[in-house]
Amino acid sequence: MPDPIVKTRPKTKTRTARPPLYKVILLNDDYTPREFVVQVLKAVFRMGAERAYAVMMTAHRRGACVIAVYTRDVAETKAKEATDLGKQKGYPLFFTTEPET
Ligand code: NFA
Repeated sequence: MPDPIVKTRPKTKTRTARPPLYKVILLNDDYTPREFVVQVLKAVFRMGAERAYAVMMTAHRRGACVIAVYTRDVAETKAKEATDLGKQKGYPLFFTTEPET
């Protein structure tokens, strides 16, 4: 008997690379009212009251606080939206973004 022909298939799976993530960072300032910062965090970043307050206080005490990570587009859009809400009221409130490590 001739040897049977056994076909093997390469066992490689194509994996989709995850997009790089960007942090959105809240910076402290001396003028924006605490309650307004909390409102913006709730509205733009979908935070509950307790988390929004904790994030605001961390930025207040330490100078800055990482809020969340998103893809670059989403991070930049949310940072701009949140900064613009402060600007509309004449506040220097500022959100920035940076690549996650
Ligand atoms: N430091 C601001 C105040 O005392 C509150 C604030 C917190 C502003 C976090 C910006 C970011 N009114």
